[in-house]
Amino acid sequence: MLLSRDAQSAQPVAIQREDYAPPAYWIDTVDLCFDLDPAKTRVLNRMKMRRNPEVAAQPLRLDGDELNLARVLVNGQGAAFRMEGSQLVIDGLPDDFELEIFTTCCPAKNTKLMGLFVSQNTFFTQCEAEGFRRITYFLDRPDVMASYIVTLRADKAAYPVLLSNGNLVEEGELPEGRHFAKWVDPFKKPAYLFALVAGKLVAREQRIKARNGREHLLQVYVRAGDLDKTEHAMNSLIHSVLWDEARFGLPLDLDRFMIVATSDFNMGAMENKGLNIFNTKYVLASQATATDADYANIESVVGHEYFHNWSGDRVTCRDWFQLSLKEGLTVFRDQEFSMDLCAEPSARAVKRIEDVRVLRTAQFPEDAGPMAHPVRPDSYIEISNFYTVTIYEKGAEVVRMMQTLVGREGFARGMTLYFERHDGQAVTCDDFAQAIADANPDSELARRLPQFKRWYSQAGTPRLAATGHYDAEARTYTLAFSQSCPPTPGQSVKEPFVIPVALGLLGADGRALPLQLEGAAQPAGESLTLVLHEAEQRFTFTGVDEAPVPSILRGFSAPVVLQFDYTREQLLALLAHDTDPFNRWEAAQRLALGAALAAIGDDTRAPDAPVLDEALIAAMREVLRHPTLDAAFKELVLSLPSEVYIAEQLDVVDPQRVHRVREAMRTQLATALFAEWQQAYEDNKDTGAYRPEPVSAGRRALAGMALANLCIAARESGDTVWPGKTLQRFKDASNMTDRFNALTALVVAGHPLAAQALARFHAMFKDEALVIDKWFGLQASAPDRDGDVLPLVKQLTRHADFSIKNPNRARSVIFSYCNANPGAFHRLDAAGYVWWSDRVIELDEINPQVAARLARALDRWSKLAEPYRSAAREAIARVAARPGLSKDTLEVVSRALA
Ligand code: 0A1
Ligand code: ZN
Repeated sequence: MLLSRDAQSAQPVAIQREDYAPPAYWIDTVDLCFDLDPAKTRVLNRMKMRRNPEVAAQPLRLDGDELNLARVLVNGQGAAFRMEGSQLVIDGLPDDFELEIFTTCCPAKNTKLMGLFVSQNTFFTQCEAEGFRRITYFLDRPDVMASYIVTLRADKAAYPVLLSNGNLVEEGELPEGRHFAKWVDPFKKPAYLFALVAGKLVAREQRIKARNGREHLLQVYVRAGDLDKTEHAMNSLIHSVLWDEARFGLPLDLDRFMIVATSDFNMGAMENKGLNIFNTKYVLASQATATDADYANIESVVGHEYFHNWSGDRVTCRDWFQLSLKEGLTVFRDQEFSMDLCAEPSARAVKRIEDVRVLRTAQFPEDAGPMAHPVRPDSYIEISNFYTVTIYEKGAEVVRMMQTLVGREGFARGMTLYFERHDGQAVTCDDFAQAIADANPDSELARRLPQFKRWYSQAGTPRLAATGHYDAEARTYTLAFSQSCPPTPGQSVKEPFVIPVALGLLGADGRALPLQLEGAAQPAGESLTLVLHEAEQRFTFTGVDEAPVPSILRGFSAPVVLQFDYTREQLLALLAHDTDPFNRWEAAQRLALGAALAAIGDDTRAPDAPVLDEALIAAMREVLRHPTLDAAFKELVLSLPSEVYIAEQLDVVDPQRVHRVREAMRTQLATALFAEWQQAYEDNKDTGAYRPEPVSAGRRALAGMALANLCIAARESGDTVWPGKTLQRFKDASNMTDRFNALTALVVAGHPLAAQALARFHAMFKDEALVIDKWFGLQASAPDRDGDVLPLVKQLTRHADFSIKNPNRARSVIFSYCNANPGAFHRLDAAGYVWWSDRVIELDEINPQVAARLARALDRWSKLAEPYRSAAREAIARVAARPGLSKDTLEVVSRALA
């Protein structure tokens, strides 16, 4: 078993949450001096340290990784030290002392992109979670918070801009064309929030006055040619500052707040105090190069990182098991931010549906697979592997349920108490939940806090089975609920969760029925929230004049799988009438999913037999034609459940069968609604001067969907008009959304015109890395026809623009194929799996974090039907057997095989 705790063996050791102990030493101040050189950067680290009197005396153990150690001084004197593995150990230290450590490292060779690295002749750092130890020896753990003074020295011509956290207090010239800058961070911070940047950069600047009157300088740093693509990021930052003050009373606490973009980055962005470092993908946008989705992502990632300034930086995590304390909360905050920025209520609902879709297509499978872990994990081998959709998205759902249980105002009060209590501290998920409950002592959350916290400790997606019974004589309707949660690795038995269930009842004509819960003093209006906490519970509504259609789990009020035996008529009624947009959308998803599952399960089905019945097609037609529903919502309703989501509902998955059935559904919708697609296209194709906001973005999305369907229908009918029009739209488009949608329509339909459009697209945007990523990604995720995608993907990796070392590019080709193209990846000849294992192994030597993410593409192998299952297992075993594998990848593949 790889989760051995044997420190002597070569096997990686699992870190246990229960083993947490406070640090034996504190670091009060850190004075860092960098002589930046790509080949050999010198780092002088002077720390004022003291023993933690609350912990038994023990040697000092500092973390290090790939450092060259030159000198260690204690109070100015050479000191005896020893190395234990990668740790530097010093015995016999006094209670207070100054420790000086001089090391060098090689940023130019840092392909892991952790610690100090070079990207396009610019120095960047990435320290979360454990990258600071690649810069200097340190107590690299989040509960050690210190004050930082940082001096950067570098060649002035090559690195004119020198940035670090906090305030610039001094800068000047040095001999031999060098210069320096000295930065002081006014706030204590853990090492993972340290950052520096040095290079040739330019900044968009904006001075703003916050609501409280304080003035701030906001800066977005990019390479010289990219300045014209920073307006949206800057606007998003300004909105973020204003929103956090307005919604939660949390002001910007720095004079200067900087964002810097780099094209080489393992993740989306990083919240280093006052110096956020971003993947260019989440900063740069112009209407010519970025889609509506890119604009929306930039807004939420800029918001996310900014909101970390409080939820993460001012109050941080005690240990990495508490990661969701900052990430779940901050995702919740960025989701709320994006919703609050929507002018229309319908756009809020669209955002909620999109967020739930991510949760269900990515987090639910994770929670059912070998990497399933609680929102607060109990153990890990490599913490980088736990930056997961569970920690982030499910963590956000847990915070959202707290808000549901205490109300919006109560939640804001809880946030205020949390920041009052814990400002400047490194705390736990328990501390957060306690603060929200304490600020709302009369709430259901406070009443059931220990049980509610099972959401932090128990992994797996709860199943909530419900049945309804209408008693016409008594005029009552009874809903009986029973909850359960499947076993997950290391957790075979689960206790009941606290589950808030928002619901309403609809009459036959679609009217909302009044809700009078038996035993409740007053009727509840059209919607109410039941709080389930037992394995089985029933609720009776009185005064119900007709058999109702229940609309259960409105707004997706809890991250559970709701099992209710809806009839098709009930679902059609919900789709037509529910006032809750989430459940209205959900009804369509259930209908389409039901049709897909029936077709997949039908062994006698002819390959081109229809999947969707007339009633469902008519309902979809109704939605598409609807005079008042907005376009974004229509687009979501008309989107079929993904292959991944369909596969999750099956015990045994034949990916080719799933693929064929979904393609058949798509073709059916395209042809059956041909006239409506034409109309939808005509109605929505012109959105006027480009503005990246939800309403016109929704219209562009629907026009794009219409075009894709028209091209698919044309493929079936042999029509050449729509593909021709699509090519023309591709050529004439005035924004990337319309252009890329047209290109996608041709590629998805497999039309011969796609080739020339792709060639033209590449030529137009050859100098725009983020657009070239789209070009690669579209081809690698295109629907497979006779196994043609894998050879194409192999060819793409030989393209002059491909580099596996650049994470965005690697993702655009390799991940798009392995993760986002199941129909092409799962091949009968297993060639997709073999190629995957080669790429995991290749990437592992370059960048273990990215490799370990790719390694998860086969997480769900055990659900596959033969021969896929055995072939997938063999490919995973092949990776696992590779000598010298990083602990990142080893942890993932060992769990998969366990
Ligand atoms: N805290 C960041 C995510 C992040 C985590 C690890 C990284 O290392 C490569 C980078 C970024 C966030 O939530 O935005
Ligand atoms: Zn975050």
